[in-house]
Amino acid sequence: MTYLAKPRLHHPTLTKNKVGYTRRDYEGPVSTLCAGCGHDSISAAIIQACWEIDIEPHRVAKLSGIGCSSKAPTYFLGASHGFNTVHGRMPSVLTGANLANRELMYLGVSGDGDSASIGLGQFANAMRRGVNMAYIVMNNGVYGLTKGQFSATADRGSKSKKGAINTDSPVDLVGIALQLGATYVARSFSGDKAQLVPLIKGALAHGGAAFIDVISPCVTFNNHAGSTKSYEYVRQHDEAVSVIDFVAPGQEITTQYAPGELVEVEQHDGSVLRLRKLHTDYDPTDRYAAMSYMNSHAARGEVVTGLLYLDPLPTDLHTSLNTSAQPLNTLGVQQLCPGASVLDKINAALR
Ligand SMILES: Cc1ncc(C[n+]2csc(CCOP(=O)(O)OP(=O)(O)O)c2C)c(N)n1
Ligand code: SF4
Ligand SMILES: [Mg+2]
Repeated sequence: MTYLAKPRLHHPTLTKNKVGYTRRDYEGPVSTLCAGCGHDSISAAIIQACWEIDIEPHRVAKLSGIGCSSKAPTYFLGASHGFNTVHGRMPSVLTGANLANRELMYLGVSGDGDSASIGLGQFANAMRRGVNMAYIVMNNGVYGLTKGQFSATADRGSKSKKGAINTDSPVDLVGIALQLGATYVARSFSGDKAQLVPLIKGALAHGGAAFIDVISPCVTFNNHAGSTKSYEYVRQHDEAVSVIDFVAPGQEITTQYAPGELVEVEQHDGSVLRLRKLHTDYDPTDRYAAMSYMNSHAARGEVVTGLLYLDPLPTDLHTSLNTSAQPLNTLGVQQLCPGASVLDKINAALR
């Protein structure tokens, strides 16, 4: 019933968050994706996360590429800034927008084709540069929009809907993000909202390059026996490293965990990520241990999920480039053309 518009009126008793918005204010129009598509569950998790952490919708810029996944931002945060870019080019457009205005929160949404096939170079360079953003890949192992060809994240040996076997090695976006210096790296599953919502909240509050790879089954082209991105396969092979809880700055910490099982990490904005360890040997602050843990479990066909790596005090591209703290479109003539003496000084510094 996607032709039916959502009613604009809200029920007066809907609960409002601290900045005065109801959950409905974070929604978009009715989704046109296939019923049961994992991408819609991720959209719902983004809506929930943004409402719960009291983000004003107009302070968010959502950018995407091309694909069913890249269409998804239409269906959430209808009052935010949005830019649907060219296939695989979201990271460079996001980087440019981010450098021009650091006052917005940047949410990059992409697909496995968009980020691991055509956009792999763009993805890698955004991670390497430490762009301050939450980058979410809705990973279904296929090009859903163009009718189910294997994407670069499809596992070797996995079977297409028509029975073809994939003979190529997969690109592991989590492994690349870890290797190239992303400071917040997670993997989740569209069917696990309890895990995904706090991961998105933590990524939005992070202040550096935050990446979440979300396995998001394509019910139309990649949800059959023999696929490693189906609901059934992920449910059977999901290995969570921890149970995560996001505590906003100033909020009382009430949950109790047994000593030795809990890691608390405070981020730069004062928010706290509480990780109840399921695997007591797992250290989420050790990048190299995380890589080796991921690789050994992937070799056994397991899908490791949760917050895999976190640097609580990241630096970002603005710090590296010493950019203007003020959005460029608010600079006046005096700041943009400070005169010949300033230009002479710059030229002298380059001699
Ligand atoms: C430059 C360019 N090349 C190819 C295409 C065709 N195309 C559109 S979407 C897509 C793949 C989308 O796959 P993915 O990013 O995984 O998104 P999904 O639909 O699976 O969510 C391709 C190849 C295009 N639109 N532009
Ligand atoms: S084709 Fe697949 S990815 Fe695209 S909307 Fe349908 S289920 Fe989702
Ligand atoms: Mg895809």
